[in-house]
Amino acid sequence: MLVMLAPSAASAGPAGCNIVTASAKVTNLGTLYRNGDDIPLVVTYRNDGSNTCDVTDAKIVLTPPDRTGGMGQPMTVAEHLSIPAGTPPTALPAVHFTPDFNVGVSAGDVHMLLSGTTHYPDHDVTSDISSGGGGTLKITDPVASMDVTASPANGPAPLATTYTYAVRNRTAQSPTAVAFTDVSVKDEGCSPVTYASGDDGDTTLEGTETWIYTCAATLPTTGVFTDHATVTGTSSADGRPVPAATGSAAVVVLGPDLTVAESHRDAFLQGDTARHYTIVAANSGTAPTTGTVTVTDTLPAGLTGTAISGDGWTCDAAALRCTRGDALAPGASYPALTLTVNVAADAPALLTNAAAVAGGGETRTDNDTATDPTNVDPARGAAVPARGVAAPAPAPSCTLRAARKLTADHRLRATLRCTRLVSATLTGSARIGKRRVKLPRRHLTLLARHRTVVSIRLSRSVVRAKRVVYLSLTLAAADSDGTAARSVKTTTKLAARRG
Ligand SMILES: [Ca+2]
Ligand SMILES: [Ca+2]
Repeated sequence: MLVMLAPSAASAGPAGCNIVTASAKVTNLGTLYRNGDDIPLVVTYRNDGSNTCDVTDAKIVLTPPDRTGGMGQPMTVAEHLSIPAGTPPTALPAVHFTPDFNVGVSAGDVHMLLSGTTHYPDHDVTSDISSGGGGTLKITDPVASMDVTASPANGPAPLATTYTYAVRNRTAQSPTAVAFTDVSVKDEGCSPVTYASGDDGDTTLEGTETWIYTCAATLPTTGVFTDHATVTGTSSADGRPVPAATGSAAVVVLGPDLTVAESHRDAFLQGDTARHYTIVAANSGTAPTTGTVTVTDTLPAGLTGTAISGDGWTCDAAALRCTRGDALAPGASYPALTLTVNVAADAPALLTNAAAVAGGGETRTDNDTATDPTNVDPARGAAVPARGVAAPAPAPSCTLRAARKLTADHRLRATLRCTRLVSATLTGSARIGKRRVKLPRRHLTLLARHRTVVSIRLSRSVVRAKRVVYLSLTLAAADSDGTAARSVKTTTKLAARRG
């Protein structure tokens, strides 16, 4: 205890006072609290005993319990307080405290200390005046638990299973026994949940009991299913709800489960032909497929299907549908299907192709479709709307075809057709028998952006000498910047006219 003596000249207590009776206490600790409660602690002080002296510069410090129930951090409730003789019980503004006791700790003392300067008639004393008065803060910590099991926990679809819920009251039963009333179990994956056994007949869940509830469910589709159950109740200790306890059990429903994926690697341009999609059907389930599996593609407006095929599949190109009957192991995929399409000249900039899978004995059908968003670029040479960095243009593709007969004036006509050719530099050569002939530039006429007609006149001697001419024609076409060249070659057997 800190005691300081001071000269009495500062002030003097009431005549005849010879004692100090000032005190402080917490007035609202009678309630049973819980960890986490916001408790407004109300401190009341007084100094109204017989013959008491004035107190000035008083300080009131409250020390709540820590997690172990021992002394925690002091809180100063008031300072520089005057408590003259005759002061009746006077409440200070509440100070807030939230208990956070360790598991198993149910009470802790609140310590109070009032100090100040007492003014006796002939001298002052500065000291601790009163301690204690804090009382004991008590909590109740109701704990429920629930274990959930499913039986059977796995099997083929549809699977009938029964969930069992074991509910217990795990509240520390000392110093006071705590029971639960209004116990209720709910399961978001199963209804109704029904009480089965465990109570001694008083409809309250004591610490010694285990209550059993059950619920029957039929799981129709394959997959892993986890129910989520919750138990609630009311604590007899304080009439407040018991913190909800949860539990769950996983059930594996076995069976095949077909899924499908669709993708494309080709670039798509308006007016393109022979663009490709890849469709892969897989078994994402837990058992082999049984029976026929069907894959169907649904094209958006702007695409026209021309072919669909894949190893082991039987396909209907008109319907864009393929089937097969061999079993597919879980985790495995069938050989990919290749779908060939043409792109309309007015196809929109974004198309979405879709594929679906069905059959195979599966029960889960919410994952049977796949979509493949596809960007369609304008045809080369068309006005391209600006949209940031341009992607590299695909290389041109060319075919070369020669007529099977010479014209009356011994000319051969051959046609070169190219796609994605912006402008071309053409070079070419012909081989007639063993003789190589460089094609004069005038024979290489770019008639249109994508079509060239090559005209070669054979000499009269060649025609006279041979009834049949094997003519090999090679043409190289390059974009104007020379970076994307294609060389094509054709060999034509010509029946030359004599004359
Ligand atoms: Ca009972
Ligand atoms: Ca499926």
